[in-house]
Amino acid sequence: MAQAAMERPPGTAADWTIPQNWTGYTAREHAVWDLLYARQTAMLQDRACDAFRRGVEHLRLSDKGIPNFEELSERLAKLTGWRVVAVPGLVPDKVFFEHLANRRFVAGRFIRKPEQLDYLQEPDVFHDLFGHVPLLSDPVFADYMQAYGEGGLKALRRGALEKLARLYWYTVEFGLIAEPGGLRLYGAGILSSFGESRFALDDTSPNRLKFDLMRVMRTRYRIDDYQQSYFVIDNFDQLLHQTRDADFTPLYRQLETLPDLAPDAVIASDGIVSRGSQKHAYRGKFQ
Ligand code: HBI
Ligand code: FE
Repeated sequence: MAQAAMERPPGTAADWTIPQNWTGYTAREHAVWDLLYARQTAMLQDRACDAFRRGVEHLRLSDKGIPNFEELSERLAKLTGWRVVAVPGLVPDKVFFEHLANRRFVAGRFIRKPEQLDYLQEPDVFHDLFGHVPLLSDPVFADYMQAYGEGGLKALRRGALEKLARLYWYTVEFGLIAEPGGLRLYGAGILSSFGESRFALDDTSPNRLKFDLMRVMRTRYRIDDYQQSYFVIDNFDQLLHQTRDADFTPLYRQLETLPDLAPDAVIASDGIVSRGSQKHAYRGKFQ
């Protein structure tokens, strides 16, 4: 993904971090967190994967205001060595990957306004903390995220980031996992979204396909609506080993010879968990 050059805002450190300034949050801002936390926790009963629920508990995320990054990092570091650092917003790809490769998760410190509970352009502190951080307390997922950061730095040097970014999108942001009790959510983009946390599991519209590294890296994605396909892993060991232990050099070379796939494509080699009607994507069209 060719990212436009970004200017480092005044007041940010060389690695783009800023102080969270936790004491600067207003009561109204803490109340937005509490509302989102309560609403999402209720929605995720029987929807979030096991590791996410354990993470929320071990990290003591709660409806008692926006967490303090320092306190949260102390608890998280004891579990997996990860820390959470504040950034002003989106940071350049290279900066993002360098943080991940060093077990630092960058989080926005701002929180959405009460009138934008369901739609956001840039990730805020609720998406970044509630969506991403619980799974960083899982040792295998924690290793996967570090490996992704290391892989991102290599992909940048090879001009292959567009392909690798799809892996992040369809796993870290929008992944599903098959647990003994049924399909569960582990992607942060879903876990932090009231609408998509129902849609991704319960709706008949999207495809749900078995995760396959090459398949995922060929597949374009939607940034403007719910996903048209979700990819299902069996467990985090599978995800870690299919990616960290792979040599991406021949894979990127092969990807250059293969056509990209549309977000709703289903191909012969797919492991189909459920085939979607795509009625959500096509609503109002062809009628
Ligand atoms: N910056 N703050 C922030 N959060 C992200 O998720 C992020 C980013 N910069 C770049 C980036 N993600 C992409 O490189 C990845 O999603 C592939
Ligand atoms: Fe995210």
